[in-house]
Amino acid sequence: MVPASSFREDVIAGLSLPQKALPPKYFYDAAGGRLFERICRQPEYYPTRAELALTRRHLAAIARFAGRACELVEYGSGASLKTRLLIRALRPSAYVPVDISAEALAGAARRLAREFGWLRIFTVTGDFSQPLRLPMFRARAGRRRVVYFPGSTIGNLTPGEAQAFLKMTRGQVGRAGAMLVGVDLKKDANVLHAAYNDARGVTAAFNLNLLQRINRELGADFDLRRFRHYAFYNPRHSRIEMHLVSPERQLVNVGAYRFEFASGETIHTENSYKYSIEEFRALAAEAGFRAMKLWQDRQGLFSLHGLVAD
Ligand code: AVI
Repeated sequence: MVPASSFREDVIAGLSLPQKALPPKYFYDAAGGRLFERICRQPEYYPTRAELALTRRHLAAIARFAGRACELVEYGSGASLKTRLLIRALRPSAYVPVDISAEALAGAARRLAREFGWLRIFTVTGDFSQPLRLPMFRARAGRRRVVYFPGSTIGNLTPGEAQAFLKMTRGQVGRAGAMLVGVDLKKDANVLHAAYNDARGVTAAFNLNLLQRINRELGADFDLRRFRHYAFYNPRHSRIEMHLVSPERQLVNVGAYRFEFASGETIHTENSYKYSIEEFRALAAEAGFRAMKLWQDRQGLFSLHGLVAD
């Protein structure tokens, strides 16, 4: 669980901004995690299926890229099918999942230990949007550290934050290291719009769950019936923006703080940046990575970049 004090501080600070905003990392309480898994199964939400298909199709080449007995670091709890596919194909010497939720990490590590009895697992609890230290790794006998960052989670960072994150990763992998990163691609705005406005309303429930979490954990009184999910593609910034709109004027209390919402005012809850291959490569190059491999589907939905330290 995220320490309550930082959650409270972030919420108060975010709701005090002229454009109210909340950090997307707080979507993922237990209910939010389950809703996100449901999003990934919605027919309109293509990234999960596209990335899984790419990983399956190119598994042997991905394993060659990672190299023999690498140390595999994953940003994310490592609960996914993609992770298990990779572990089976790569046979890493160690697996290091890094996640903000200690519970999610412990659960995933237990399941992986059952499935892969031979695998050494070292969990690291931490927020990858902040500088983070990993356990020491000594690259020897041609083995390298490979950071795996799937799911286009990098798209939830601003390009500036993404670059800082890539720089931190470059420092962590060392001179011989590498990175495998899943990046969602720019495409028809209608396809993007549908992916973040699924017909069953699962993304809407995911977005609104953030208010529910604030009510539960911080004693706030958001009335969920008086907020609406709103997601659209902003072409100027090449990003999907998710907001929660207040259709009417209202007051909300969060502990001792009171916030006023004008009619139509929004809380900006998430950005999901979309890149072209060249744009992402330029970002990686600035951070000290050279593009070595690229896997993408024919429809140009999703990309998986194999980067090496430059
Ligand atoms: C986790 N992340 C890459 C998802 C995305 O597509 O930006 C989160 C998400 N938000 C709404 N739907 C999915």
